[in-house]
Order: sequence, then C-alpha cells, then structure tokens
Amino acid sequence: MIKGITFFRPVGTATEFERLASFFSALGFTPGKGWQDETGRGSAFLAPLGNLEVIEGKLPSTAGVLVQVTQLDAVREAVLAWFRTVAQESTGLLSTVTETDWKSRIFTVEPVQGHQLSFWEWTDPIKGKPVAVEGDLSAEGMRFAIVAARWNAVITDRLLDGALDALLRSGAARRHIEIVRVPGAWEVPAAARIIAERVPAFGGPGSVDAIITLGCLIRGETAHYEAIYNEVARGIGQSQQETGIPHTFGVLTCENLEQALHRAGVKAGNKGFEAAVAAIEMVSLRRKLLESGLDTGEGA
Ligand code: DLZ
Repeated sequence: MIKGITFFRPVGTATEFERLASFFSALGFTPGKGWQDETGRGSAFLAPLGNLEVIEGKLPSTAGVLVQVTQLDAVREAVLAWFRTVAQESTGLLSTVTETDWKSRIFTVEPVQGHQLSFWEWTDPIKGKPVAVEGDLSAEGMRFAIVAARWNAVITDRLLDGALDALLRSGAARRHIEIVRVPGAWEVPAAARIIAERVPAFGGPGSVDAIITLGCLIRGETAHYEAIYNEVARGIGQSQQETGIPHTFGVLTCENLEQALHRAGVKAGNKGFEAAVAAIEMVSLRRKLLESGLDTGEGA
C-alpha cells in the first residue's frame, strides 16, 4: 500500500537548514514530523496532495520542485515579505510571474542557494465549475475519539494503527486522541454515543470533534451477521445525526478473514486510515459550513 511520498533536500549548513525551514513555514506549509539523531536532523513540510511525475521533453520549470497553489500573487507577496523580514535581502532570487504554455502562471524563487522552487496556479483554477466547499486534511488542533472493537483484534488492531497513523501524520496531537476499546462491533455505537453526548451542557468534560468507529464482522463466523451489521450501522449513523458530531465508519463487513486482512492494510488499503482521513475532512467541512452561508444576493 503506497501511503505517501517524501523528497528530501540535503543542505550544507545549519543556517541553510533554518532558512529553508523558515521559508516553508512562512509560505503556509503544514509542519510534519521532524527528526533528530546523532546522524543529522530533518524538518518535514506537508502539502495536502503530492505526485511523482516522470517527464520526457520540455520541463515545466528549471526548479526541481513545483508547488501548486491558489492565489499565486498573494503567495508571491508572502515570499517578498519573507525576503524583507527574515532574510533581509534583495529579491534578486525571485522571478516575476509568467504565463506558461500549459494554461498556468508560475514564478520561481531560490530562498537558499541551490534550492529553487516554482509556485504555480491554473489560469482558470475552477475551469468554469462552481466552487465546491470542501474540508481540508490538516488535523491540527482537532480532537478525536477512536472506538475500536476487540473482537477480531488481529484486524481491528491494524485498523487502529492505520487510523492513528493518519491522524498523527496529518498534524493531530497525541493528547487529543482518545482510544476506547469495546468488546465487539455490537458495542461500538453505544460507546460512540456516550462520547458524542459528553458535552459540558450535561456536566461532561467536553466531547470531541469527530469519532472514528472501527470493527470487523466476518460473515462466516457471525451468527445473525446481517442483523448485527444493520444495527451497528444504524446506531453509529443515528449517533452522528442526533448529536451533530461527525462519526466515520470503519467497521469492516467481510466474507472471510482473508478479505478482512486485505482491507486492513494488506492489499486493499487500510480502512482505519481511510476512516480517520474522512473524519479530519468532515471536521474541517463542518467548521466551514457552520461559519459560512451562501451569498444568494437580492432576489436570487
Ligand atoms: C458474538 C460475536 C460474533 C459471533 N462475531 C463478531 C464479529 O465477527 N465481530 C465483532 O466485532 N463482534 C462479534 N461478536 C461480538 C459482538 O459484537 C458482541 O461484542 C457480543 O455479542 C457481546 O454483546
């Protein structure tokens, strides 16, 4: 299962290291998990999407790194501000914005000598489509509960690992993740509901921003499989609808153990990871929807 992609940029000195780190932070990259040991150190900077592109023929830029953005001019302003305030240098290493032959605008900057990168945006980013409101995939500052069944633990432990991996790599803090284990899938909705209702208005310590539910029902091993599955799905859905707290569904329903293993990270992705990513997106989307409303204008 491919999970992510990392390009590393070796730098020669501590000053260059700090300078590049400061540049990426100033430009709004989400900080990732860094590391330091006796062999060196690394600072990670995350973007919501990445891709590995193989090119034959004309290159899109002389820089080896292309960062797609929205509001290119504002990004260039941020680069200028960084040069002025942090680097306190001229802007000689910053190009103007130019049109490309692939319906985009682009500029190139070299914040540290030998480290060029280009920022670009589509000339028509939405290509005539109405703009959709979508959640982002940064989990910084969000609080989650993961309710995981112990039944079929060989599977649910993998789902739990996948969910934690997604949350931590997306910027959630360990102290903001509450893990709750219940006996089986049957008990998942009840525990999720208690957490969702644990609000200060009822004297509780406060709920979480989203609840990730994990379990594994295997048809061959489960009497009344359909009945149990329907009730688990209904209970989780009902808790979500009646409390307003996003609940994501990572309860596997499988024909056999082999299929379950595939969905828990062996071949067909890790459904725990996917449920956690969906939770992050739904928290972000919920915040956006609660903050905004359609500006329909007069008589619309
Ligand atoms: C009893 C049972 C069975 C037969 N199968 C499963 C299963 O495949 N997956 C699962 O998560 N739980 C199973 N359980 C346990 C029930 O979910 C529940 O925990 C017990 O019936 C106790 O209420």
